[in-house]
Amino acid sequence: MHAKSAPVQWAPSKDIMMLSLYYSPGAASASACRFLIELGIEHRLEKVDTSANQQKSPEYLKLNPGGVVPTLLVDGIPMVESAAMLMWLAEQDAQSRFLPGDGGRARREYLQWFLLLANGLQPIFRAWFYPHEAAGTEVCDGVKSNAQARIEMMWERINTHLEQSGPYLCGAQLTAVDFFLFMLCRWSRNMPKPATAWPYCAMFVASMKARPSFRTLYQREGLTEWA
Ligand SMILES: N[C@@H](CCC(=O)N[C@@H](CS)C(=O)NCC(=O)O)C(=O)O
Repeated sequence: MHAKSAPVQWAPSKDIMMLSLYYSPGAASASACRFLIELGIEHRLEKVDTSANQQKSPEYLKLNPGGVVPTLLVDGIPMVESAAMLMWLAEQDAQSRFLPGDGGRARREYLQWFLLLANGLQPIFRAWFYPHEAAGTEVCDGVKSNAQARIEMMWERINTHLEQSGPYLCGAQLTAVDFFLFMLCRWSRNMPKPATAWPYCAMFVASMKARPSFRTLYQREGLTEWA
């Protein structure tokens, strides 16, 4: 007699996951927010009032012990780090539209740029926007001018790469990492020399702004600057 086979487990399909993004307008959440729009994945938005320091409230710290935005709740389970969210969301897309597909050179470059931007550029923006964190308020000016110089060096590097291998970071294909780069470009808008001072970065920004998801993001987050 054959053993009774186990009942087939019901596995929720990707498109009925419950996603909630905790965000603050224009913050590190903006890349995930826009990418969700671009992918057409249903989600809820939960606004975190950073001016009232809600990101440091005991309730929020349970979701994100670092006390920063964004947090993505996936079926109630928190995920932190915006770059990781983009990487994961790109994998959820049934058509893999924003993922270099072949596991070859383009995929290597994709991973390389994600890590370089998230490890190498985003933290310098942290120093620019929160200069007191490095060594107190006395040295803010020095921290900021150092951050500015290092950010500008990265724009130079990215500009050269886009000129030689663009128009996107992985060449002709627009991928998830471009949404992360776009967010960082936006953060430079009020700096003495924003990303758009470099011509290939400016072309990249213009083409990213031309996508409908840009307007939708602005509407949802109530953003106006740099439109
Ligand atoms: N690496 C993190 C950085 C998150 C981050 O620093 N978020 C900022 C806003 S862009 C924040 O929440 N700042 C408020 C605070 O630090 O209290 C990510 O990308 O998710």
